[in-house]
Amino acid sequence: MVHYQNTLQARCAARSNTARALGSLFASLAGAVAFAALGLESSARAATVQVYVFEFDFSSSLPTEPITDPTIHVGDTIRWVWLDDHHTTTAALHQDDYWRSDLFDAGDSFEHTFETPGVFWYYCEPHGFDRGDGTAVGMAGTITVVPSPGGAIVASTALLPFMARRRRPTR
Ligand SMILES: [Cu+2]
Repeated sequence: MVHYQNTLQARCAARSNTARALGSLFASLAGAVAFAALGLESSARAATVQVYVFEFDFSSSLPTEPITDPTIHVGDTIRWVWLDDHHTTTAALHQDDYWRSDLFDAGDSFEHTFETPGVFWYYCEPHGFDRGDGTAVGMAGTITVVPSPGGAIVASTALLPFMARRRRPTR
């Protein structure tokens, strides 16, 4: 009997050790949740940057300003806005990303979200050319994509489904 109780106590002790271990696991997971929440916040701040299509060129500045090719972060979106007629935005082939709009006119727009860092060349099909080596000439431009400053934090959101599963039975 005493032996049985001791065994029970031992089991209880073992279980409370497990509980403590789980408790500290959950505490560290809670930290990860807070950390992940920061990541969600920063990815929610992903920007949309406009590039205007006009006068046989592409520019993130308006027509009265110097022509500018934008630099954005991974996860950001470029919205091309047509200010005059009969142009496309078409990515040069042989790059790590690709997009191709229809032939659009003034007032139209086209969006592409960039998920890969790099310098991406694109052109207008009627007024530019794919050089076949990942660059383009004529009516052409570049989008430079740099890693997101919150990249490492965003990656921790991969833990969220795991944490959702582990937390439910404790309630
Ligand atoms: Cu064009």
